[in-house]
Amino acid sequence: MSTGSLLAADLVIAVLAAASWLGGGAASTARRRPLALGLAAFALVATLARAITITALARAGWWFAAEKVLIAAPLSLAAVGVAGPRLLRAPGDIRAVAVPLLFAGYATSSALLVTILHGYPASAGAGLLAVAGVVAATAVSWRALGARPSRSVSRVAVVVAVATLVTGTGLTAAPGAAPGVPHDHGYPQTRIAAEPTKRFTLTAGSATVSASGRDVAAWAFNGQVPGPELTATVGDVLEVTLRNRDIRRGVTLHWHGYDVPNGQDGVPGVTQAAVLPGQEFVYRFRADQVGTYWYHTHSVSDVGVRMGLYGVLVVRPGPVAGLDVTVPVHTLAGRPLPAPTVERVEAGVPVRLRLINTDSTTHRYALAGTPFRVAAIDGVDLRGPTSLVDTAVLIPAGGRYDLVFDAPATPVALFVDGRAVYSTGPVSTATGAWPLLDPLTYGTAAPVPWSGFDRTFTLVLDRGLDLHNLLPRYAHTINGAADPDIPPQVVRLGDVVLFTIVNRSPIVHPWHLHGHHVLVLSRDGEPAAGSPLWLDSFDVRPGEVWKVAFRADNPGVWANHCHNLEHADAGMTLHLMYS
Ligand SMILES: [Cu+2]
Repeated sequence: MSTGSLLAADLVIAVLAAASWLGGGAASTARRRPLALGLAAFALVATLARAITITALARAGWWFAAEKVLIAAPLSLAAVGVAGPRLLRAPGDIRAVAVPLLFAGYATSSALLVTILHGYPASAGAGLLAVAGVVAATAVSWRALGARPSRSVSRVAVVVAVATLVTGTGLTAAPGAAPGVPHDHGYPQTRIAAEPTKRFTLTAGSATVSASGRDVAAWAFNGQVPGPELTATVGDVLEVTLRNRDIRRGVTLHWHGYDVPNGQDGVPGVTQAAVLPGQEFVYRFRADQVGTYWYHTHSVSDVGVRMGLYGVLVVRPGPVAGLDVTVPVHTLAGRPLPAPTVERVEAGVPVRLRLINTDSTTHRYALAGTPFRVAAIDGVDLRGPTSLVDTAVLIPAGGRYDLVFDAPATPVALFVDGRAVYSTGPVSTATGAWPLLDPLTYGTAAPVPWSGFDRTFTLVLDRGLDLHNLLPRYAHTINGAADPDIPPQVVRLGDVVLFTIVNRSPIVHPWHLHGHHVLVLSRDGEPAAGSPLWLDSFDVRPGEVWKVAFRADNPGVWANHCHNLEHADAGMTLHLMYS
């Protein structure tokens, strides 16, 4: 069982336990004896079952098992300790167990709430708040039911409060407000002596485009979604003029995966101001990285990219032999955009499919009808990729995979999440049960180029309550804080930097550092054993622990964020800056 499924199971059991205690309490106040006893017995079993899931999580390397032991376990034990003996005695008047059952319900619910709302790092304050909530709710129930406080219940409440206080103070205190990232850096525009050899103009504007046969409202570059495909040959200088016709919330161009000089990175408020209607901005950088990339707006990025402000950037080493197609996958207004035009090629012709996931969630790709190799991931060639057949690949939000094969005489088809997006003829293969490629074990290994690290950072990805301008919000957090209150990561030019990225939440977070590719060292303690993986986008699934490293060789202030752009806009963004 994966850590993600264990977490889901633990959560479901916790919810069932809390609901059954509360339901049992309610049933006993209504003197529904069989129902109350049944629910309470179920709640007892569910509460005890969490010992199994929590132990399994601890054994699976779940970083946060301690917090469950310190907060959920005492409250659950209190629930069992108070309600259990009374149930076993099964009094003549079932109403007599109402308060103990409700107490158990409040205790398990508040442990659940701390886990869901407060997140990491757990604090003494949260523990105390949970206990106070339980005590207050129990007191109110006593009054409402006209019962007198029982001595043993009061004693257990006091013991739990003291225990939580003692254990709580041993926990990490929540970090104080961090200094905001200094904005408006005014990094100078990069001067490139050579004349630009490739010029493009992209004009952003609202438009109506066709998605799966229906006209939908979009934001488009030059009236099309995706925007024009920008292509260059390595060594070219790219000069791209961005104009904004009528996008009121502003536009920029971020070159996803392209490690451009900081001033060209297109992050509003950090490397430039957003380009407002009637304004323009000229981006200029040398195309010195070969491979498959994409560009997109970084101004209100969640809405902007979803609405269509993105396109493909491909830098080739030279003239193309054979067929070389880009396959950007995007969902516009809930509908998949049409596949690229199909070209038939002679058998034996080399084909390269450049798969690009421009959505905010992972897609599953299956190429049927031919063996293939994964030649590159995130624009970087893999070392010794072997031939794959009947194998699917998962591409994270923002990620790119280049698949290569020699065209067979029979048709081939590419399926994305089961839907054929590209085919050269009818292919009737069922791809749903294919195994998934694990890029960490694919290709030929090479030694890690560094033996030590000058800077190490831990990023715990989570969700929790956060105060933003005094308004509470349920933010996506990093180390318990949300943008703009997350302290920046400070490095010096030349440092070798290690990131440990841990996902405490129950959802996937596709991680994306601007301006650098990171080398994957390990996942869940298992060292990467395949080709060196230099990634700019990778999925950190629930419970996973990734170690990645890079050399700080591109000075500036760089966004470091989740590429589920909704999460990024809801707090999951911090910055890497050079001292
Ligand atoms: Cu995320």
